[in-house]
Amino acid sequence: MTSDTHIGLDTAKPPLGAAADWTIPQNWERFTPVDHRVWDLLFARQQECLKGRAVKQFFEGLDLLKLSKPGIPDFDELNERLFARTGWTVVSVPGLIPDEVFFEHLSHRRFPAGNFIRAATSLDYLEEPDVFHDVFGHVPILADHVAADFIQHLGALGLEAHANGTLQRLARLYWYTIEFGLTMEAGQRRIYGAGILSSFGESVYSLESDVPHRARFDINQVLRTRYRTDSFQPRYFVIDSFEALLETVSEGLDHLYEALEGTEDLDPHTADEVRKAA
Ligand code: HBI
Ligand code: FE
Repeated sequence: MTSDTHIGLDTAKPPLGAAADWTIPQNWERFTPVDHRVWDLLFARQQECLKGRAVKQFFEGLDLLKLSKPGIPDFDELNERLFARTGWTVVSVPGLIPDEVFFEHLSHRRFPAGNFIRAATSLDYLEEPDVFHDVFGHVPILADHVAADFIQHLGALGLEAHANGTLQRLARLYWYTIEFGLTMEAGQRRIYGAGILSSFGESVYSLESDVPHRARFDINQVLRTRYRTDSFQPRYFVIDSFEALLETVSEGLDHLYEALEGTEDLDPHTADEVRKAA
């Protein structure tokens, strides 16, 4: 059954030790040599695997932010470079945070990043976004001015959607771009979504497998298409560029939400309408 799964923690309270906005100190010195080794292993594997697969702004961001330095990045050091570049900072959180809190951070150019890293025994599976998914997957493109503007705008749109009950649609836009987006680059498909960039298996599958559909990005289709959180994506949407993507949301989405009122959701496997359970 394909269904959207929101985090839906809205009623939860911040855990002990976390601030009202769910941020906690990173305490970077707390990480063990094994934690740093896991980061280095994942980093080396993805850096190799993403050659010829990731969008160029990803590699530019790795360089600009000096993320190839061994070990888990110390957010204080990382933020000096990132803030100077696009005004973004990374804030440390204990795991998934409520939708509204998450989008509130994005709308103020703060990216919430896990303050833990997966175990060496499960390099390829994790329940919640860890520091490798968030910092290796999401942060490099925050150094690109256009992508940085888009993600902040998505934060503002997320807050609006949360207030007017259209968050399920906005979450799809987030999912099919920032998490699992593909883009064209010099006539070739390239990866820019963090969920793919941080995943060895999906980096190959998303571009080379003949299983998934790869549709040209169309904002109405995206807002209608459900997504899976428990498997590689059955469908990817391919943008022409970050500029084109930013353009699609520059007028806000309210007019699109209205036009989509009453339309059925689409199944990501078939793009067919999902008949609501009778
Ligand atoms: N919390 N830490 C964290 N990371 C996320 O990516 C995240 C979240 N909470 C809500 C959320 N994402 C969703 O709203 C989006 O994936 C749509
Ligand atoms: Fe993510």
